[in-house]
Amino acid sequence: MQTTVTPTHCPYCALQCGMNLTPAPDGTVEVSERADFPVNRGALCGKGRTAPAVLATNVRLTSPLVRDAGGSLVPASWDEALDRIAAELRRTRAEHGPDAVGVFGGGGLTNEKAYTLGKFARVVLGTSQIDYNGRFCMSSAAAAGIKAFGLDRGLPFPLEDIPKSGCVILVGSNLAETMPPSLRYFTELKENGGTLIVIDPRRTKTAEQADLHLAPRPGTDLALALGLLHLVIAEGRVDEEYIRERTVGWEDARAAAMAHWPEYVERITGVSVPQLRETVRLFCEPESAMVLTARGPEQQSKGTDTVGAWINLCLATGRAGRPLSGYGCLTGQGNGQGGREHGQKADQLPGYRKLDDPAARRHVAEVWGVDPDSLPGPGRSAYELLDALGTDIRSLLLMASNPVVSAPRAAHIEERIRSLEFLAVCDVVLSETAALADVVLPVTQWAEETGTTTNLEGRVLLRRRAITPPEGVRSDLEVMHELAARLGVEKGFPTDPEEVFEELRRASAGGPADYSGITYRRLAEENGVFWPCPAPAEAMDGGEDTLPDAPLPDDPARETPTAHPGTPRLFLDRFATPDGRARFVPVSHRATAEEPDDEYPVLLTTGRVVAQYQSGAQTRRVAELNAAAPGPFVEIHPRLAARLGAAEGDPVAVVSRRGRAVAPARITNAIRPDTVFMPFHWPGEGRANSLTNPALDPTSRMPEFKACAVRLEAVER
Ligand SMILES: Nc1nc2c(c(=O)[nH]1)N[C@H]1C(S)=C(S)[C@@H](COP(=O)(O)OP(=O)(O)OC[C@H]3O[C@@H](n4cnc5c(=O)[nH]c(N)nc54)[C@H](O)[C@@H]3O)O[C@H]1N2
Ligand SMILES: Nc1nc2c(c(=O)[nH]1)N[C@H]1C(S)=C(S)[C@@H](COP(=O)(O)OP(=O)(O)OC[C@H]3O[C@@H](n4cnc5c(=O)[nH]c(N)nc54)[C@H](O)[C@@H]3O)O[C@H]1N2
Ligand code: SF4
Ligand SMILES: [Mo]
Repeated sequence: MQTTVTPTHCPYCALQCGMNLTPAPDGTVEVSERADFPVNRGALCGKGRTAPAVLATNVRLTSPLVRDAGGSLVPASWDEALDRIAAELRRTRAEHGPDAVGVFGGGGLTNEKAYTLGKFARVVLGTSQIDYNGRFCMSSAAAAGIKAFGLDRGLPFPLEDIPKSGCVILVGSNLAETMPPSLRYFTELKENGGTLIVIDPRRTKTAEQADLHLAPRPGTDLALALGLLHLVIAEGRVDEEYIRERTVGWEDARAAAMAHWPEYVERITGVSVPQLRETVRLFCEPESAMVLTARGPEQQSKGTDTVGAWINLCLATGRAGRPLSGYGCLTGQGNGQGGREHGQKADQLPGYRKLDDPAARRHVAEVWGVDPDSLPGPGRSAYELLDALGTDIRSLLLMASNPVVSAPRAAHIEERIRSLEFLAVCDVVLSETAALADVVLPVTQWAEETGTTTNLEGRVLLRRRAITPPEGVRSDLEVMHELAARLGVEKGFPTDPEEVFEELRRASAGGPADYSGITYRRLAEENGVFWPCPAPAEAMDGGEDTLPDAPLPDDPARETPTAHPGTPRLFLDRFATPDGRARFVPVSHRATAEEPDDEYPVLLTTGRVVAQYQSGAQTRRVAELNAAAPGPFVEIHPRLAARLGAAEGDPVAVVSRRGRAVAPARITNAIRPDTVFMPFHWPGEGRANSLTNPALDPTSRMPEFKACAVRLEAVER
């Protein structure tokens, strides 16, 4: 066993906090402070601190499992398990065509794995049917960013810019719980005299820190942003010069905003006109200001337009592509950013290229050594893919997601998964979805393997292997290598992450997310590099063998054009559109897909608690986290609870058109009286996603996790 201290990064969220790992003699792994990483400067939340608990062999899978004739999952050899998967995928393709095989990935996968999974689907399986859980995460913000700026990178600036700005509006982010070490940037903002505005239907831990908290009705952020823009115009706060020089499309956006009178917006959102005016004043008066969105406004059936409206507000006031100003999205998963750049998305090729762009197909096909015409076209989005299981899609390979808990309308999706002819799952634990599989492959995780992730700032990071994996597990890269070989593709699926990264560099070269100037050596030396980071043209020409390592930071050669420094701040000179100008998008308010009515009079919104992560597959296996957050609950305003006759802790049934969930009442006046909130981390009776509405945003295909109509029923104890 290795015994040195290894600097690496947390397995969980998009902050990708730095930490040091040291294997202890008793086989456990110690986490200690890694102060040299600027994002968290040593601070960790409870999930990061306890992450090694999930490395222990007693909570994880250490042998492949295969479903036997009696229907039980039983241990099997790797060869038996891999042969079975290869045979079933081959059979499905022969009987029903390549698109009958589906692939579902995850934003927790490293860049190397996400890249290889996309290549595996297109080159080995020849299927168009691949998508991933990031579709449920930040796809609306990504779509809006591409429309307006020509590029999607979560934050266009480093977190360190936040405390120096004049005002930050946080729209639907509870980062005090979802990225606790990042709260420091916002308390420093206030200490420096800046203002923090939080927009959330609940008075969260984050909202408690705000100078101004607006609590709109869920699903009305689009109207809210339009109302603010209306006031900006009415009060003469528009930056005409900036609009002239750096944008196009203002007139239509202006006309749309003018139709959203403050009084009308107050009626829709429940946010008062004086509060709207105060927001505009605080946002417009300082030199610089930012708008940051997270899942609150994005996970809506109009999430793309909603983010577009917030971007319009930034553009109209000259607050994008200027120092300490801009619009950003707080990406969620560990590699939520990189995972959406390198090809596991239905419509995408590596480097954030478009699958339907002939030049992109030619470039990537050449790197892959295949005919561009052999690459399939775009496939279905995540929910649509899951919804087609058992019908159009007969067999599924799933890596790093647990949709039985996390997909909208989960009972239906669970039933679709059960109706598959064949399901293979790669995971570190026996998740609720893995438990339904025909073959489960146990894989290595963060501390046991090397790989890169890209954090919410667009900073590419090196996660290093710190310990030896237990007997019996293999890496996702080895799985894809072995399956490719069994399906007749002997070459092109290396198991060494650095070798994959070298290929990813070439595949991404010249694309919007250009990693070609980044090497493992640079990542180690520089503590991360922001993309785009192109390699000088001559360096790429000779192919991977001649790529020089970039010079070290203190090397004078760094000043020469051979090493690109990376791009911490985007858009300062121009936006990534053909003419360099940002685009206003004309948007208008529209209702939530399912508005409350007599039968379902209450709005349900969903989200997270600090001590559990996502579907809980990992964190529900950590005793300390379970003690802090043992199970689901329903947050209810006292008035609503009184009408129901429910006291604190009483079980309450929440019923929607899709299903029913039961969880104890948590009575609090920190939530609007017309809204209830449930966290989505648990399976079974308290599964929030039994209720949620899979109404999709027409552009991003994001489901409406943040608003559906429900009724409450008292339950006998
Ligand atoms: N502890 C923990 N941390 C995590 C995760 C986790 O599961 N657990 N997951 C990671 C991932 S993948 C993600 S995507 C991020 C998510 O991070 P966040 O976006 O911060 O998390 P959520 O709790 O989903 O939603 C944020 C807030 O949106 C509010 N909200 C609900 N509906 C609306 C609405 O209509 N409008 C507005 N303005 N707000 C609304 C909710 O009340 C909630 O407080 O967290 C990451 N970090
Ligand atoms: N109601 C409601 N539902 C939601 C949301 C919401 O706000 N409300 N948020 C949505 C969002 S933003 C997200 S991101 C999704 C997330 O939901 P999921 O996609 O279910 O995400 P996780 O629970 O993180 O699942 C990751 C799985 O991969 C495994 N894993 C970890 N590392 C690796 C690895 O390296 N390789 C492999 N093969 N497996 C690995 C973990 O053990 C776990 O089982 O949930 C969405 N669902
Ligand atoms: S904030 Fe995110 S990255 Fe940091 S320790 Fe917690 S879960 Fe890990
Ligand atoms: Mo997410």
